[in-house]
Amino acid sequence: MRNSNLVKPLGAVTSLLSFVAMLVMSATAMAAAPEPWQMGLHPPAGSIAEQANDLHNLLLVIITAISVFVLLLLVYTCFRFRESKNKVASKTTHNPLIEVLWTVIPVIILVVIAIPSFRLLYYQDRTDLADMVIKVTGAQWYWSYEYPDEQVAFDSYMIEDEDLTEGQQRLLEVDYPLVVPEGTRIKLLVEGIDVMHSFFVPSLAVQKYTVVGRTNETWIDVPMGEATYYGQCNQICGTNHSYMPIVIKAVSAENYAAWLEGAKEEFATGPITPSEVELASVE
Ligand SMILES: [Cu+2]
Repeated sequence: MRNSNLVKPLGAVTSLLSFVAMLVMSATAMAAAPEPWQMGLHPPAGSIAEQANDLHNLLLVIITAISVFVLLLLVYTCFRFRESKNKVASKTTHNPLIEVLWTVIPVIILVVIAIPSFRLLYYQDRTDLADMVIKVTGAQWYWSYEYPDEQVAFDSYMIEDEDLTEGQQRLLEVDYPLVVPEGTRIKLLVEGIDVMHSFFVPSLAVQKYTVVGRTNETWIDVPMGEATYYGQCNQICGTNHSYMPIVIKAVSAENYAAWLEGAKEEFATGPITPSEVELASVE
């Protein structure tokens, strides 16, 4: 009787907590941006970020267990072998059993870490199932986005402090965000135009260096649901390095079509010229 009385309020508290957590998660999923005093990672969006988050959680458990074990061992050793109780120190130098254990156990731990780690590494490296391609170019100090199949390209600059409107985030908003349809796999071709930059959007778990004269490839798995994902260049690329944020806006298929229609008028690049095709085929 006493137990069931206890369980009821506990159950209510747990469901209240999970409801609050759900609200927080849904609020942050709408705009995946860093927050003051944030402790954890951004809420993961899409299959890559979910796997990266799972790996992070696994590693957190392993490193915490190792740290606690080493700490306890140290405390025990300090206490057990303190000078007052050990006037004559032990001369032991070898213990085959312990030596085998402290070699084999770390190997097993590393294998346990390596399996999901390599799986994720190869998964996020590239995809053959991309729905569309976007070319991302890093420049001092802005980003250029090109939709080769739509013949659309534009630059994306940070909005200065004095031009921010109500609710906009300082150092994170841009004039023209990268607009993508929700629920798509997008292949990103990433390149630098002057120095090395890095295309980094934590909530989508994408980070790729943009190197001059070399096209790197990666992909993002944009989940369903309209959301805004914020990122920044995270390669120290020059004096205005911190002023080249990335904004990816995931919108519904209809909104994307409407945006594309406008973009085709405003940012039309025209068809690719034959010389560019030749260059591309040489690569
Ligand atoms: Cu940069």
